[in-house]
Amino acid sequence: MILHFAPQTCARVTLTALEESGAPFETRLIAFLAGEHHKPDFLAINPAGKVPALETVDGVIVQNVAILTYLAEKFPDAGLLPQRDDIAGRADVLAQLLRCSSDLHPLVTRFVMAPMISTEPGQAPQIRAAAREALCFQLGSVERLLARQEWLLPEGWSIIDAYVAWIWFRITGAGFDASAFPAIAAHYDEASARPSAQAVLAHEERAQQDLAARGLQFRPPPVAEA
Ligand SMILES: N[C@@H](CCC(=O)N[C@@H](CS)C(=O)NCC(=O)O)C(=O)O
Repeated sequence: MILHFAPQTCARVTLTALEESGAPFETRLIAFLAGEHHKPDFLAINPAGKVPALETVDGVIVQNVAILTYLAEKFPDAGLLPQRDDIAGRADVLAQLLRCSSDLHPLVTRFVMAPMISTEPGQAPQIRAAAREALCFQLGSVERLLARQEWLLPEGWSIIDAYVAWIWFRITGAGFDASAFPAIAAHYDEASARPSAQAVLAHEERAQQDLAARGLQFRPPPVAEA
C-alpha cells in the first residue's frame, strides 16, 4: 500500500491505522506549499486534491472514513474498529467515524485556517470565534463520555480514538482553550502514548525535515481573536 499524506493533516489518522495494522506500506509526501496536491500526478490519484489517499491492491481509496473502514475489514485482527454483529451497532460505529470527519473536521479547518476560508478581508476572527463556539458544543458530549470511559467505544481503543486525538492536536495547537475538557486532554495523552502514535510522530518528523530542507514547511497564519 502507498499512502499519500502530509504531516499534521487528517492523513495522520490513516497513517496510525496503517501502523496499527502491521501491514507493509510506503508513504508519499505531498507538499502543499509547492502545490503538489493540485498537480496532475496527484490529481490522477485523488481528483479532489486532498490527503489522505491510499493506493491498495483493490485500487485507490480516498476519504478517511472509507480508508479506515477498508483497513478495518482488510486487517480484522488489528482491532481498528469493533466487529459488531448487529446492524444498529455497525451504524453506530459509522456514525462515530462520520462525526469526526463530517461534524468536527470542518470546524477544525475553520478554527485553524480561518484566514484561508474567509472571502472578505477581516472576517477571520469571526469565523474562528464561531468555530470555537461550535467546537465547544460538539466536544461537550465527547468530554462527558470520556469522563465515564477510557476510550470512545465501549469495546476499547479504536481508530476513532486516533481521529479525536488528531482533532484535539490540531485545535489545541492553534490556541483552543483546553481547560473545560480535562477528560479529552487525558484521552489525548493516552492515545498519543500508543506505539503506533509514536511511530506516526517519528514518521511525520522525517516528513517535516524533508519539507524544511525544501523551504516548504507549512504554518497556518496567526489570527486575532474576535
Ligand atoms: N473528507 C476528507 C477531508 C480530507 C482533507 O480535507 N484533507 C486536507 C488535509 S487535513 C487536505 O488535503 N486539504 C488540501 C485542500 O483541501 O486543498 C477526508 O476525511 O479524508
